[in-house]
Amino acid sequence: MDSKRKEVLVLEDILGSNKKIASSIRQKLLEHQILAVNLLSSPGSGKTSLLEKIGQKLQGKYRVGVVEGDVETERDAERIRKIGLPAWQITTHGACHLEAKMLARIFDQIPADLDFLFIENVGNLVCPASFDLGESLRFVLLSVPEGDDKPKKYPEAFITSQVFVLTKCDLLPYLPFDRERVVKEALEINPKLKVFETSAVTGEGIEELCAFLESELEKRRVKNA
Ligand SMILES: Nc1nc2c(ncn2[C@@H]2O[C@H](COP(=O)(O)OP(=O)(O)OP(=O)(O)O)[C@@H](O)[C@H]2O)c(=O)[nH]1
Ligand SMILES: [Mg+2]
Repeated sequence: MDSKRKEVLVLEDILGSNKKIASSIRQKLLEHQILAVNLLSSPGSGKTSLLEKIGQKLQGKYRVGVVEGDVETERDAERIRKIGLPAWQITTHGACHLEAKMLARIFDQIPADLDFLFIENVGNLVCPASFDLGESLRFVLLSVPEGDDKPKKYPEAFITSQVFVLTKCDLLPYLPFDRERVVKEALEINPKLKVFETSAVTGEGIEELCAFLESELEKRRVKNA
C-alpha cells in the first residue's frame, strides 16, 4: 500500500472514531437539555473576549459553563473563572484542534444542570472544522484585522458552522475592510449562516447574539419536551 493511501486510511479511522464519541456526547447533552456551542477561529480573533461578554450577560438567568481548548496554559479558563463562571481547561500539548475524546475525558466534571456549555476550540481556522465535538451549534468567528478575504480561503469552517460572528467591529473605521464583501462571500459558501457583527469593546451585537442563543435553547427544549 502506498503511503498516501495509508495516510487516508489513518485519517478516516481517526475521524470515524471521533464521530462515534461525538454522537455519544451529543446524546448526553440532549438528555440533559444542554445547548453546547463550539467556537472556531484563528488565534486571537476574540473567542475568549466574546465568551466573557456573553457569559456576563447570560449568567444570573442561565447556568453557563465553558470548556477552554488551548495548546498550552490555563490562561483562558482563568479569564472565564474571573467573571464567575465554571471553566474546564483542555490543554492539547501540541494538537491544533479539540477532539471528541478530549471532551469525553472531562465530561463527568460538567454539571448536568447547565443550560449553556460553550467550547472554545484551539485557535486555528482549519483543523477544528473536521472534528465534531457533539455540539448543538458551531460558531465561526472572524475578526476585522484578519481581512475580508478569509471566508473563501478557509471555507470548511464556514461550511460546517451555523453562525458567523464578525468580531472587533469597533475597528472597522480604522482598517480597510469591506464588511459587505465578507458577509456576501460567507453566505455564498454557506447560505444558511446566521450573521452577527460584534465588538467586545463597545458591546455591539452582544445583546442580539444572546437573544439568539436564548431562543435556540427555548426552541430545542419545546421540541424535545
Ligand atoms: N478592538 C478589539 N479588540 C478585541 C476585541 N475582542 C478581543 N480583542 C482583543 O484581541 C486580543 C485577543 O482576544 P482573545 O479574546 O484572547 O482572542 P482568542 O480568540 O480567545 O485567542 P486564542 O484563545 O489565543 O485563540 C486581545 O488583546 C483582546 O483584547 C474587540 O471586539 N475589539
Ligand atoms: Mg482564547
